[in-house]
Amino acid sequence: MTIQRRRLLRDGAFMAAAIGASRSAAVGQDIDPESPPWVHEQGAPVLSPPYGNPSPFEKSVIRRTRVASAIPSVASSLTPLQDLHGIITPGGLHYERHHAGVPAIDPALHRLIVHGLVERPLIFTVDDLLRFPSVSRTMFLECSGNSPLWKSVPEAWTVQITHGLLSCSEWTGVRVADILDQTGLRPNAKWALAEGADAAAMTRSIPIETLLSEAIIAYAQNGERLRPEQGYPIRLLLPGFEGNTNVKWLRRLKIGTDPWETREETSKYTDLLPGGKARQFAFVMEVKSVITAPSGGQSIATRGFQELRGLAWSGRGRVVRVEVSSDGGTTWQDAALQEPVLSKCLTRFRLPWRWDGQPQHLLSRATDETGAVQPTRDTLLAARGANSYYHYNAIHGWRIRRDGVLLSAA
Ligand SMILES: Nc1nc2c(c(=O)[nH]1)N[C@H]1C(S)=C(S)[C@@H](COP(=O)(O)O)O[C@H]1N2
Ligand SMILES: [Mo]
Repeated sequence: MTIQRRRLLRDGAFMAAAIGASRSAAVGQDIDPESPPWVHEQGAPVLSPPYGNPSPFEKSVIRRTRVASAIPSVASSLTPLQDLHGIITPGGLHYERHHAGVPAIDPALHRLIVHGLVERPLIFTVDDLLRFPSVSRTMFLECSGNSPLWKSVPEAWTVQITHGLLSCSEWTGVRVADILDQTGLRPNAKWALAEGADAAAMTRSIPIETLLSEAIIAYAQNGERLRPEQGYPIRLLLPGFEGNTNVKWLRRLKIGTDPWETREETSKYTDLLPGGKARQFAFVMEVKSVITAPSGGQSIATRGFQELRGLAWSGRGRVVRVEVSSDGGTTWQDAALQEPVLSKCLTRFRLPWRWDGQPQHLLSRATDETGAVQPTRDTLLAARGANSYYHYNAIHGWRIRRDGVLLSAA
């Protein structure tokens, strides 16, 4: 799979049409590359529309919705990872998971209540929170139900279906530690109950040390106020923790001594192990990666050079290494990690690669700064059985058929 630079350049030259050769055939029209039509007329006026949209030529880059129940508001939508670049997910393409739809909250009427084992119970308005020192953090958010591949690996699943409950934003808000500094904590404060203001009243128990370290109450996402789907006007963000604990439309932090054993930490978001016991409070999203280009459902149009690209992340810290195999895991090669490589954040990896028209089996394997290596599917199933639904982080990849079509494969 290693390719020489010279060979790469030669292939590159082969891909682009030589200057002076025939007009671009790719657009299917006789366009003069020296003088395309759009240089001869005025473009759309400024401020039209006042909030910009992607090019109409990008209209296939969309979230896909998965309605999980008879109630249409209980649904998720998946980020089109195969179409994205870099590490930031545009707000309009952030994955969504709603247990009771998206509430329409007037920020002027929203309140955050902090009570329980505190010295001074307080109620904050959104404006109160905006006056606190602000912090920004670029981090991934992943639903622990992402990649539900415990029972089988359906060939036809694209990367949007296998890994699309994953997004990454720059979030801005206030440190929960600064809020708790205002209320004070009683000495026996050990856990906090975070509750959302949606009809699901989503509630999760969070260890107090998590809230005091990196937790943020965010009001902004990628420079603008949160999208309604992401928890407008405020949400809890716990870097590296499973998506579910990042309570949207946050309305309450109740401080106590023990976890509350809510629905989302007993019946759901636990992992049934082979011996019949269940793992509970498996908060941290383990090291994981996936090749996004080329990926499942696509077909490779031309042989020769292309850059292979993907994403890696770990809820335990920075990604330090991503290896790629094109022979189903027999041999591995290090991919380059694109800067910035941030803790608990998506990291872009890439590798020069060529397709020679033969079947290949592409895989990626990430390692994080704690030394944790992404397991194979067999290793993960041996440790945890196949009764789980959540917290699947095994190596995944794509089989390339002779006709260039890519299929999902572990
Ligand atoms: N209040 C509330 N918070 C919530 C949820 C919800 O339905 N209601 N869904 C949770 C789940 S399961 C996930 S994975 C993330 C999804 O966040 P997103 O929709 O911004 O991607 O929010 C979590 N926080
Ligand atoms: Mo989730």
